[in-house]
Amino acid sequence: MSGVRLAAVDLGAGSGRVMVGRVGPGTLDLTEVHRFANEPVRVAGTLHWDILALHRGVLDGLRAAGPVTSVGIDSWAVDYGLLDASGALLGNPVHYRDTRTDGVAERTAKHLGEGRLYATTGLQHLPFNTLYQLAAAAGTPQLQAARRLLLIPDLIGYWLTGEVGAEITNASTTQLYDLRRRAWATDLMVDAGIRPELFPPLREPGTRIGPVLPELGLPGEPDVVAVGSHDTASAVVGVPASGANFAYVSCGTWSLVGVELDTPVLTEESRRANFTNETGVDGTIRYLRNVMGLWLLQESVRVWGGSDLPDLLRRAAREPAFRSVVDPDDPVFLPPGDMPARIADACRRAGEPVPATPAATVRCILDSLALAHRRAVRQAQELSGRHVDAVHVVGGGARNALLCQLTADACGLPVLAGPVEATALGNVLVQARAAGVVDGDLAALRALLRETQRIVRYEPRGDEAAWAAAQDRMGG
Ligand code: LFR
Repeated sequence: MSGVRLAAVDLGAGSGRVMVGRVGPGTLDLTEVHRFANEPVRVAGTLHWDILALHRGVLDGLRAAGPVTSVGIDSWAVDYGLLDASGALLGNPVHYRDTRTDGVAERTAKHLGEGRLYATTGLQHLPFNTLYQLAAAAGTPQLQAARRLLLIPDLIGYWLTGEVGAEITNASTTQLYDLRRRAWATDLMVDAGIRPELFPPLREPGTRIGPVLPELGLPGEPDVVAVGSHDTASAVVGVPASGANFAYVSCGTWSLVGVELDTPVLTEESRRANFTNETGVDGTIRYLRNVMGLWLLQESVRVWGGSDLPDLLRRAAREPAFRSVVDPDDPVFLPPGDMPARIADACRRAGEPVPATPAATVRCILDSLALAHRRAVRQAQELSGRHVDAVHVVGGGARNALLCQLTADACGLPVLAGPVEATALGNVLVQARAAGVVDGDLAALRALLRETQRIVRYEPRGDEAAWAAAQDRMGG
């Protein structure tokens, strides 16, 4: 059979994409039909997402896609739009990298109890979790007027169909979701002063949200289907692993590094190591850590005026290894800004040589990211008891041969790189299963990925003692 055509809307921190997937038994291919910039806007001191520009990009993309059976939407996590009683959007969603949560997260976590928060939600402490964003917005007229809170993919889904809901994989990133009861953590909301009525009913990936509204004039008025609407949930579906003994690095703006489990790890050691238990597709647990990721490189390239990245990477490959390392997870790197200057400062503070050229800065970033990948892969194994034989690197970072090789060397494990479009593939695979054209569990979906997608293998050839010493310099 030729397969069905499905549209994946994948909104990333730097750009949005609409892809058309063709899926059937033995068939899985993807074509990008529209790509548009995602340019956050600072207004009156607050960093916002330009959500209407994103929505226009989605509509243009769905028009360009032509007739499809269904549409699935994924994006980054935690951020939301607020609707008033008439369903109108109250202001532009605020960007998770905005500084409004500075100091709020610590205070709120202390007030609610860090142990209780972890036991209920299983989430790592990230200053921008939805809980802390809502705590930062407490008392604002906007929040007082709000009747509904919709996470970004659910907001786009609402504008396409008129239906409200909260898809579970993304709901699990709010720190307001009870991961064992698989329900909103209403007690926690009440104790945090957040109205539980704001949160719409939960929905599972694979369920139908509704048909696209006729007035949008999209070809064939397809259904919108809930997918793993947290991009990382879809990316993990798109990891072409066989068996269970693998780690993944979903490598883009962030590196999400971890393992896939059946049950959460809620120990005190896990909480202290800041590992998260996010809900995955088919009831799995994404046990992982956020590593600052290629954001460091993207922001540096922006500051350098959009230098030629392939050339920079070639020069970085010729730089000496580990001359300078920084801890990429240092919160100073979270907000947008002059990353090369912040990296130089971090080196100065730690007594590391200050990178003197862009190539040396890039090498410092990639060595440091590989070390952070190593740290997270090792911790994930120790804390979960899951043994890992290989590391799958998926997402845009799978294209970065130097980073993939350094990650293999640092982890002392083979890296299997690709697919680059794991998120969009995970998105269309869940839709294809809902449409009944592919069958089976995640293992079956991943077998189709292995059959159809290009995967590049990097063997570890590192010097373990050198990596261990570099890791000590990074701060363990
Ligand atoms: C990756 C991601 C991460 C989440 C961060 C902020 O795109 O979704 O999983 O922690 O963005 O939402």
